[in-house]
Amino acid sequence: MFSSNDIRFFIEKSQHLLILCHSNADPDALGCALSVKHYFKNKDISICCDGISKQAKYILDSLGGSLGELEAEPDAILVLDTSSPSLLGKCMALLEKTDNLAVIDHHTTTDFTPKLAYRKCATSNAELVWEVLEKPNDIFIRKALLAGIMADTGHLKYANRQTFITLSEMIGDDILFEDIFSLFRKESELSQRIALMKALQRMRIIRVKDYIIVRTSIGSFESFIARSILNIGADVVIIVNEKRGSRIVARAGRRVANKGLNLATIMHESSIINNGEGGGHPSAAGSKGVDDFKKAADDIIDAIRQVLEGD
Ligand SMILES: [Mn+2]
Repeated sequence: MFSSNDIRFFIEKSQHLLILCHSNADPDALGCALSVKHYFKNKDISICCDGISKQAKYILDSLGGSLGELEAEPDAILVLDTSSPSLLGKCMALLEKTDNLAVIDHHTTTDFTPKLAYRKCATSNAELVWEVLEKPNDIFIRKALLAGIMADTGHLKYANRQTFITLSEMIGDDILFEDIFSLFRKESELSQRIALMKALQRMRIIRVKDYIIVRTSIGSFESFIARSILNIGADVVIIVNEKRGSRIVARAGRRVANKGLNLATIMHESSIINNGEGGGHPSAAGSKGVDDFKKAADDIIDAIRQVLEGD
């Protein structure tokens, strides 16, 4: 087991550090990456991710950060908020550059075998980076990490006691909490609302006892759509991305989470059987690269059904 200090020393020792985040980087991943880069301002650091989510892009612009470019080949790689190499997308190839690798990750499962890892269950990766950087006073870093926490906790809906302890440390006397909300776009765009309507049209409803499992497919905005379907009363939502057919997203509501349904384990196991990779959190998980996404989705629903039937 490594400590947050070990990771900080690892970063300090590096001359040219490459930071990698999962593809379609979200505010948590990006907030963490920007914070590390900003903290070690005088170091040659660059951030690489295979795409960046709209929300994260908006936060990047609001904060005025940049991803940067390395002046030389990296002598160390730091992977943030990513539980498996394949989730790095196109950036996975960059892992070849050096085996001097460290990971900071808050996911339940991991497929990385790095030299160093700081792993801990927390509501966001931002909370781990906050410890690694020794709770810096810098306002840019605190805002970037607060954005990460807000995003990963569904605007604090899934926050726990520890999240609030960390939040109260980060907010200080100089940040208005409402300013953090304004880092997030409120109105959903037309394209997002149309995607939601399509996903609702394609819904298949599976009832297990008094639980409702919903299965649907869509080509984008899976997290937003999953959240919306949970909000209107589903207990579990499984979304297959029809454009990138092998991506599956699963989300569960409070009722089934309390019953002990663990989507991270289910997605991990079903993706192994179907030659893909998967994992995540107990109530929010995903998988990628399965041979046959229809069969994989069937397997996932069967596994969920077994848990919900068995009491
Ligand atoms: Mn995260």
